[in-house]
Amino acid sequence: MGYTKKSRRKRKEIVKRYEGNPIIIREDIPVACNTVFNCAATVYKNEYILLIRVEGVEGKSHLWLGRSKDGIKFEIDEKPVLSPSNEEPFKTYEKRGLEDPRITKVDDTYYIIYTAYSHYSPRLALAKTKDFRSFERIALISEPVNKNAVIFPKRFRRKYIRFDRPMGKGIATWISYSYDLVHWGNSEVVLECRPGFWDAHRIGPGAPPIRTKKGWLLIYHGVKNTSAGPIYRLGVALFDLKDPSMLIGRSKEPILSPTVYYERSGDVPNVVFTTGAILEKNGEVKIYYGAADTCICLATAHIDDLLSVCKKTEKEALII
Ligand code: BMA
Repeated sequence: MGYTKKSRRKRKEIVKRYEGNPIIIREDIPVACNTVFNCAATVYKNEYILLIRVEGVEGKSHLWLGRSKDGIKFEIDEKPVLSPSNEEPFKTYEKRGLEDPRITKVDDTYYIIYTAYSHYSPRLALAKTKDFRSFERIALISEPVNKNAVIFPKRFRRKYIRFDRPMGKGIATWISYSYDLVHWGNSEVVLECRPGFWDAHRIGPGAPPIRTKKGWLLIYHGVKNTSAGPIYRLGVALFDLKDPSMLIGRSKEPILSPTVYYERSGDVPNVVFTTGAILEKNGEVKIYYGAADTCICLATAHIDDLLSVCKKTEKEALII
């Protein structure tokens, strides 16, 4: 006898998908494109802003701006705000596109950290805006291979802090420090893969860290390789407020896994990948995420629920 619907156990999920998902699909972009997915998210002058990765029909990614009053229905600009540059030094390193932006407001400036992609592999680049009308590139701020960088929204004794994911043996999330956002150093590992877990093979920062009373909350992605390819899931980790290199706790289980058709099937199946989240005044966290590298979705969670699953863990073993 098979299961009846009634006998199937329902898991209590702390992250709820928006019932109208996906909120942005490629047909919402004013020009023909291959796909639309990972997006930075912020709020500017009472409007939600998404900076969206759109892969053009030629196969390179560009960054497009979307604006919204309610955080759900977005008006997309007529053209991209950042495309592969014609000026050096960016020209060489953005030849294959601009990917996976994250936005952090520090003081009065919105900093956009993105992946500059070329035949040299991905590296980090930084741009800025104050009004979401004009954008200025600042610098290339890492060597390859590096991606998934997030800047903290606060300076620590004049220093900026970022988490990122350089690619080496034992893929981990690192912390680095800078006085000018261009030159970075004192790098150290802060979060490791967990052999045997859902985040066994890769982990990388997702949305820029969110300041809470209990610490800095990081939504990150974790990857488990399977015989049918990788599965990208989301989890949370909590870092010390005064010293973000100190891990306080981490979710044992993922907070979001690809289970719905638009996360299961697309250009890259079995992917939920976030690069932008917004904490509302009522404690709701809006998590914008790319699903199957094909569309943009929204999910929400209460900040207290996300914090409650960040449990103290033993230092995990390095993958050697
Ligand atoms: C990562 C990044 C993301 C992508 C994800 C899943 O390595 O390149 O842009 O969404 O893989 O394919």
